[in-house]
Order: sequence, then structure tokens, then C-alpha cells
Amino acid sequence: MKRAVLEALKKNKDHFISGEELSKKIGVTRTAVWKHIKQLKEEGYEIESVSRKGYRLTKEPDTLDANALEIEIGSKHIGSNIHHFESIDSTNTMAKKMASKGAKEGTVIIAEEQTGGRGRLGRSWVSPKGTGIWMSIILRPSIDPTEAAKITQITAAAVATGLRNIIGEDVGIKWPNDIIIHKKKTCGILTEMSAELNSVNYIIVGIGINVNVDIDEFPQDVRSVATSIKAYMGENVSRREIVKDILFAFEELYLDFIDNRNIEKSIDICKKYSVTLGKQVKIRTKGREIIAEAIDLTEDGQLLIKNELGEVETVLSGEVSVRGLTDYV
Ligand code: BTX
Repeated sequence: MKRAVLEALKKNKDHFISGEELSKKIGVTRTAVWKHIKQLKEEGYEIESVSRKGYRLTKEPDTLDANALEIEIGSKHIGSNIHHFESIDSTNTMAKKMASKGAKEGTVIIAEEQTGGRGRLGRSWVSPKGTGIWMSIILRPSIDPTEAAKITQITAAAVATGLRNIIGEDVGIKWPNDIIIHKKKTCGILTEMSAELNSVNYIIVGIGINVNVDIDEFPQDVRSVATSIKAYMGENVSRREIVKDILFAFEELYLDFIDNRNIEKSIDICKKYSVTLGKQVKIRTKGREIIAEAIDLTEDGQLLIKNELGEVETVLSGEVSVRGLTDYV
């Protein structure tokens, strides 16, 4: 019911809507409407109320409230079912729990804060309260487990597309799973999978984005590689807008892959916005470190490099760390 009140207020932002109209529309008493309005106000919604005119929504808080996000996204697939947590260890861990209990494809888990955010290869992901987007999407694609890395490339393409809408052309993709602004990491992607030999049970794609994070909040070691959208833009940016744009872009690219077996568009975006291609990079994998030139992405989204002997090799995204020779990118 609270959601229906919010939906009506959001749709009528430019004028007042009376308590009576709201109660008729939603099918509850005027007292119930008033209670929901009170609750919304407590959650940070600014709602003007004028006697004989009614209510008007004047300002929304930048929380990642599930109701508001679902209304705004309006998708039947990715983001149609959102679970929002104030504080959680890791949205990927929660997504795995929900997926193993049958949560449907497209379910999104999103948190204001993670106390045990995870990166790849056992690393941790710093996720301060109220200023970032820490979210995971549950997917159930009918693909071979060997294709899971493609999901990371689709996600990178979607995040870069979404962020470029808001921030512009300084957004780049550092293969395989980072989104960069001005050579610094703004977003990391963690793809995890539960699979049998030939089939996928589910894939969890975790996306962490530093939106309004103050750089001082990062520990020293992270500060040297990380940035936030706020640090770049010089002002706070709406997290909801970003979630909406990214999930919208993700749905289009993901469904193209699932329905048409086509990831050409995603790989094209990854190539176009790549900050890795054409660079000398250091590749660390299972105790081995090589310096090579990153030359291209394969049609599956793997990295093609030319090693120091001039030989061309393919690098799989699973267990590698890629760095520039002098800086992070
Ligand atoms: P990664 O292994 O590529 O990057 C982890 C490394 O990035 C850390 O070792 C640290 O140096 C640096 N780092 C840590 N926190 C941040 C940060 N906030 N901003 C920039 N750099 C940082 C990248 O792993 C994948 C991260 C995925 C995070 C999402 S959040 C939602 C979901 N839930 C979860 O637990 N993880 C994912």
C-alpha cells in the first residue's frame, strides 16, 4: 500500500493530489493514506501537504529504497524484484543464498553498506554507508559454464554505458572487470557461479560503484587506486538514476546474449571504451608475471596480448590481474 501511495505521488509530482483521490485510487481509508504519507516522510521523502489541496511530493531521498527503484525501473525482467538492505555482509553472498532457495532471474539485492564486501581472488571491497551502489543481480542463463566470463563483459559494457550517460566520456573499461574514471577505479564487477559440469544453476553478478564516496573514507592502499563519481563531478550524484540507467543497459545487452546468442554489441562497447587495449600491461596469473602489449579482445571477450617474444596469446579473465606499467591502468 505504501508503494501505491508513493507511486501515485511520483506520477503526480507537478500537482497536488488529495487524500480522497489517493484513498479512492488505492482502495484504502484516508487515515491509512495519512499513515503511509507519515511513514514516507520518516524515510526522508519531502511531501508538502496543504489543506483542501492534498499532498505533493517535492523531494526524494537518495536511498536505494526497493519500492521507489522498482517503480522507476518499471522492468518485467532485470530489477523487477528488488531487495534492499541497510547493512549486509555482502550482496553477492546474500544473492547466492536467495538464488539457492529459488529466487528468480533478474532479482536484485542492493545495500546501503557492506561490512564484508568481496572482490576477486579473495580481495575485499570497501563499501561505506549510503554513498555507493553495492548490488548483485541473480541470473539463470541457459549457457555452458565456460561462457560465464561473457557475463562480466556484458556487465562492464552496461555499467560503462550507464555511467557515460551521466558522467560523459571519461569513463573507461579496464579489462576484465573494472570501470575507470581518469585512470582510477570507480567500479568493480565480481561474477560468481554455481554450476554442474554442463549447466549453470545460477550466476551472481556483483557491481560495486563509488558514487558519492569521499576519497578520505578509503584506507590508504585503496586511495591510491580508487576514485568516486563525486570526486570527479565535484558534487553528489543520484544513485537511483545510476542504478536505473545501468540496469536498463544491462537488460538490453543481456537479453541480446540470451535470446540471440549475440554478445557482439557488448564486446564492441568493451573495445570502444577500453583503457587496456594498445597499452603495455603487466599480467599476473598463478605466480607468473608477464609484460605484454594488450592488442585486442576476442569475440568472446578474452584478452589478446603480444608477449615479449612477439607471440600472440589469449588471456582468460578468471585468475588474472592486469596493471599498467607505471600506474593502475
Ligand atoms: P577486484 O579484486 O578487482 O578489486 C579489489 C581491489 O580493489 C582491492 O584489493 C582494493 O585494492 C581495491 N578496492 C577495494 N575497495 C575498493 C573501492 N570501493 N573502490 C575502488 N577500489 C577498491 C573487484 O574486485 C570486484 C568488486 C565487486 C564489489 C561488488 S559490491 C556488490 C557485490 N558484493 C560483493 O561482496 N562484491 C560485489
